[in-house]
Amino acid sequence: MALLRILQYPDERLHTVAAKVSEVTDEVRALVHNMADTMYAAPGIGLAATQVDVHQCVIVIDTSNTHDQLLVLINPEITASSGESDYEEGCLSVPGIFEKVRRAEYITVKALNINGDPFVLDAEGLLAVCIQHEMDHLIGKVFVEYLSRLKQTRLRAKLKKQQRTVM
Ligand code: K1U
Ligand code: ZN
Repeated sequence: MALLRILQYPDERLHTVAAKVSEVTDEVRALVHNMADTMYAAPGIGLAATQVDVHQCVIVIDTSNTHDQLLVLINPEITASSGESDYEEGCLSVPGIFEKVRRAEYITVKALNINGDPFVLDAEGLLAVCIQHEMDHLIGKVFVEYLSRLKQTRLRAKLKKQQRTVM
């Protein structure tokens, strides 16, 4: 089991746009396994490769209570979306901060699985929220960037204070 270091906001590397995976190789599969170990250990319900400083379109998610329903999305693309939902989101790169974000309620996503085979998934509820949150990481966007300027300024001050007390 290999645990990867998760970048902490406001690390500039979280704003990197990930490249598409050209082929699902053993190296990509090793990354997926290490990302899953890191997500379960954190603990979290999702993780994007961007968060572990690997800038490729790879996501792992497990929103089950049993932690045995790993979903791997490589090169994900949302092909349809509808509705709106507000959900209080968290992020392993922004510890201790939970804020409501408005996103699509229903999405259809196409992606490659760990074998490099394409699949299509209809998602709603927490799974749809989590997929959209993780896909934002792949384009260099962190959920706090949906908040007002004032809230973002307050949050940066809070995080600085938190980081000072940890050091
Ligand atoms: O950092 C991340 O991208 C992972 C993030 C995913 C997420 C959570 C909530 C809404 C949208 C996206 C997390 O996993 S934060 C931790 C968390 O939510 C959680 C941790 C343990 C048990 C249950 C939830
Ligand atoms: Zn996140």
